[in-house]
Amino acid sequence: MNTCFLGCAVKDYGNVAFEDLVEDAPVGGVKRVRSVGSANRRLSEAVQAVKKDGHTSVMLGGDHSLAIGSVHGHAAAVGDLSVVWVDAHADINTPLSSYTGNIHGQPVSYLLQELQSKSPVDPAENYILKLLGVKVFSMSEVDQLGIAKVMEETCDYLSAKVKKPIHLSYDIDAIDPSVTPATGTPVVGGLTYREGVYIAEHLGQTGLLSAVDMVEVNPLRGQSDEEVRSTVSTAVDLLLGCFGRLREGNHSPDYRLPEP
Ligand code: 4U7
Ligand code: MN
Ligand code: MN
Ligand code: MN
Repeated sequence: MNTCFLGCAVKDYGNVAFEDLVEDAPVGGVKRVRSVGSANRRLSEAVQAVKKDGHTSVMLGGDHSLAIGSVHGHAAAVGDLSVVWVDAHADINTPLSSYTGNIHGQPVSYLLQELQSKSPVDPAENYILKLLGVKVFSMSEVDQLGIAKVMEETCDYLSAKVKKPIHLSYDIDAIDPSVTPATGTPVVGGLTYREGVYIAEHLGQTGLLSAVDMVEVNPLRGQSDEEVRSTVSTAVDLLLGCFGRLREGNHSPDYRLPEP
């Protein structure tokens, strides 16, 4: 166990060893079903072990299909959860509505009980979100309301009934690709660095953050060392924001100027 400069105790549970399945033909257009299924089973067990030890889980991906096992393991260990999904995409395609067959575009659909019997629903993710009444803030709402209001409304919504542990699933592609270009599916017009950090800080300050996924950071997609550095250091800053780093500095209230 190490202690970081914020005073958090940090334990590295190591890499999850994934099976490399050579025989993994697409199932109805969905790619790598067996490999992703097996990886998520192992990841779920790993997250359950972290939660049973009483820690906040931090999962570094990997693509966003890993949220299936991360949220599953978190819920298996602690019960009812609030999930906050920060992303340029909705990731709520079902196996039948997906036109790419990529599971990282589908994890939310596997996590929702309502979709287990309604597959297929509709090709449009927007339709599914409306059908289920998922609380969504689009980028135009971020522009209209400002990120502070969006986060205030998010937290009011989450704590309207009972305060549940929060699972934050943070896709680095939610941040504008001018800041975090080293990712698989960049979308222009994303969050600024400051908006992204504000989301992390605000959720961290609720005291309810119980698991964080930081996913879709892919150094192989960077066009230069600078693109990789900017993406990775932003991911680190988002995680530090979750765990109490203040941009104004974490100063001790006991600080006194040195006497001359
Ligand atoms: B990510 C997409 F079609 N919706 O389903 C899909 F546009 O985890 C993209 O958010 C998914 O990065 C992006 O393949 C998945 C596509
Ligand atoms: Mn995603
Ligand atoms: Mn995305
Ligand atoms: Mn992506």
